[in-house]
This record gives sequence, structure tokens and C-alpha cells, in this order.
Amino acid sequence: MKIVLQQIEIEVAQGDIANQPGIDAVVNAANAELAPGGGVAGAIHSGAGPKLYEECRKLAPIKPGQAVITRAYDLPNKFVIHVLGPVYGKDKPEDQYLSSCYRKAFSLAEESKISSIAFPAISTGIFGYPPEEAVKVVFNTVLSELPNLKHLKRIKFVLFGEEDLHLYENKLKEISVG
Ligand code: AR6
Repeated sequence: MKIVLQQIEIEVAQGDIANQPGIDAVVNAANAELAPGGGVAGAIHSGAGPKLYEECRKLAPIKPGQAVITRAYDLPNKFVIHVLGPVYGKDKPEDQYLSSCYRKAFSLAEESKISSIAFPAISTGIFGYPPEEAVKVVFNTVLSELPNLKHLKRIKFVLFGEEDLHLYENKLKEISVG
């Protein structure tokens, strides 16, 4: 499902963040060390190959709410933007850290003149952020950032599970009716 807002396409789809051909930058729900881990980080590092961690190692550690950009190596993308989401119940206020992840990812994308970006549902796996709370933060942040985007023309949310897909689709419908 997709909508267009302020000339930017916003799309939600079920899939694997490590298999997003046609997208310039994919976002990694990283750990502080930017090391291969489980979930999204595991999929991204195994898709990109070992050179990704060689580059990441020089940029680590990062703090909650921060983002860094690297090449994407063997992934079908140009860049990976690594963000460290908040651990729910620990990095407070969680909503501000989560919002910062999306804002900083947009800002790095703009600096690199990227035209398309794909996000997973940051912090909602191992880091325990309730998906129904996270999706509100995500869309509030996206809506407030849209006016600042000059190069980005396509924002895609890639959800692993069907329940998350429905949460995002419902939110997109809410937004499209104003
Ligand atoms: N593509 C898209 N979404 C995925 C994929 C995938 N390949 N794999 C999992 N998800 P998580 P976090 C979903 O745990 O909560 C890592 O080990 C998943 O179902 O990857 O930010 C890092 O090393 C969930 O909805 O990220 C960190 O230590 C969402 O993506 C820690 O986990 C995020 O799940 C980061 O935890």
C-alpha cells in the first residue's frame, strides 16, 4: 500500500529489509557496536558481507538515537544507515530516542542526496518497544520531517510480520484521509 504526501511516496510492505532492490539506502536497527547481531542487524550484515563490519567498526560505538552511514557492499543498495534505537524501559524517554533515529536517518539521507530509503520497525524486536506505540512515533516524526526533505522522494516501511504490516497500513489510511 502506498500514498503520496507533499510529493513524497510513502509505502508500507511486508518483506526483508536485506532484500530491497531499487532502494538507495536501507536502515539497520543496529546495536551500539554496529556489529552483526540478530534480527535486522543479522540480516543486513549477512547480506552485505564482512566488509560492512570492517567499515562499521571504525564508526562504533554509537548512542541511542544516533545514526551513521556506510556503504552497502553486497546488498542491492548504495548505503546502509545504522541507527541505535532505545531499549524499551531503559533508554528514556523512549519516544524521543526513537523519533531521533528516524530524524537522523532522514538527515544523513539528505546529506548524501539519497532519493529512496527503507526502514524496518526500529526497536520493536529485541529492544521491546510495543509496536502499536512505536508506529505512532514513527508517523508523527515522518509527518513533521516531510517539509525538510528535498532529495528524498520515496520512503518505504518494510515490516517482517503481518501484524506489524496491518498496524502500518491502518496508520497510513488514517493519514491519507487527513
Ligand atoms: N527485515 C525486516 N524486518 C525484520 C527483519 C528483516 N530481515 N528481521 C527482523 N525484523 P530487531 P531492535 C523485524 O530485533 O528491536 C539486534 O540483534 C523484527 O520482527 O532486529 O531495534 C541488534 O544487534 C522487529 O519487528 O531490532 C540489536 O542488539 C523489527 O524488525 C538489537 O537486535 C526490529 O527487530 C536491536 O533490536
